Amino acid sequence: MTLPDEFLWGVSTSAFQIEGAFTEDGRGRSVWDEFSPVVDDDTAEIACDHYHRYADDITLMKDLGVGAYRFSIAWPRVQPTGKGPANSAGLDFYDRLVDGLVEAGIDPVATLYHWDTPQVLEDEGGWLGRDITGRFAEYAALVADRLADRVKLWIPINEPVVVTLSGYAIGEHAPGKSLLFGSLPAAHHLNLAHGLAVEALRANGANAVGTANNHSPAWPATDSPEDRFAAGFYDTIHNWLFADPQLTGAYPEEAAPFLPIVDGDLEKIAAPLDFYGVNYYNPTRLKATTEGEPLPFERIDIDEYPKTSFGWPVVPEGLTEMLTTLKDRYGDRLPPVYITESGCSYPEDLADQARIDYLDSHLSAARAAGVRGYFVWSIMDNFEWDSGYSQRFGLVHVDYKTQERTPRDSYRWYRDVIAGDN
Ligand code: GBH
Repeated sequence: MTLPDEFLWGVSTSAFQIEGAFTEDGRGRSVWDEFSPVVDDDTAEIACDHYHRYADDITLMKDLGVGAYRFSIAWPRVQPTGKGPANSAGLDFYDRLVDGLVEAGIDPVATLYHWDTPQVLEDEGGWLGRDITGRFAEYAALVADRLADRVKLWIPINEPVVVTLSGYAIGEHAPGKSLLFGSLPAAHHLNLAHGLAVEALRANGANAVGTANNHSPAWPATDSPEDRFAAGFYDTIHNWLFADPQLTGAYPEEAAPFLPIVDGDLEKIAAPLDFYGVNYYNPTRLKATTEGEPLPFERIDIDEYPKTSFGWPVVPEGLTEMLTTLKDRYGDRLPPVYITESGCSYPEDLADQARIDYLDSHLSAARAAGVRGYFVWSIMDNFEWDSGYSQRFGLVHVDYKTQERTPRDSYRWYRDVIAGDN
């Protein structure tokens, strides 16, 4: 394997959030296609129409000067029902995208799963069942077979913690299940699918394989033992339930009894990684709940920092803290780190000094901690899951009526930072 030598300047997106073209070239349905608790009845049916405009979007990235583009592949395009032979028309799209990137001098960084589970597999139990893990490995092999000669970095699964918590524990995301502790089998199956996909990718010629795990420092609301317990509990679930088995082959002790582990699983989950991808947005403050409440923690606002449009606190020191904690916890077992997502939502304006400040401070924190690259979320405004089009994360503004793209001040700022580094 080879990681690029130079600091990797990148931008990130995901398939469902930008592509549109729900029915084109044989795409199957995904769990997000019909998920209802989305604001304003927004749907991603067109989104940024990237499926048709990818060439223009590559030009935007080329002019920005990034060395890498992190995108995701839609499983329902490659296997419309989540199983069986590849739908070659679906793979053709990614083939064209990857060729266009290579031609523009941009390293393709491919995520295999950014939350768009084929609906057929969800109907059969989704991540709660074990069957999907083998399916995922087959899908990984099909994609690698087609793209491994050009993709530089591979990421099997984006933020498994968000799938588990938002999708299966509290139901804010598709598939909208509110199973609380009953969601934990999904965590184990996501881990197993990650490990099996690492192996399948390598067996099919992948260059370098890593992660994109969400991390958030867990801050207790007060020093009381109750609040510290709540924060510790959240820390275990949010930060260590995926990283620990992936990097050390062992689950946090408290979690293991809830997980449907079969002999041999942990060895597979701990398949060696070439890099460790961290998605960071903000820290989380936790307080204890009273007995009888469904969860042993409650997330509360962090008010002493500025906030993004989403209300998320802007805390670059949180990124420093997180990267330090990862180094302390894993030592030599921590592979080289990339920040695979970092960004913020602000109002529609093209003059977005707040975004520049956010990115500048987080980039400095990341570089000071010795990371190997930084991917801004996102190159352009896109479909923000349960918040629809109401949150704009882009360096580039998108007019959803005309699909016109207009670079913001932050785009020009990032371009100059990259140019100044080369
Ligand atoms: C990522 O997830 C996703 O990978 C990406 O698709 C998405 O568009 C992007 O971030 C922006 O949302 O309520 O203050 O406690 C982000 C995961 C989990 C980060 C919830 C913020 C809540 C903040 N998010 N977390 S707070």
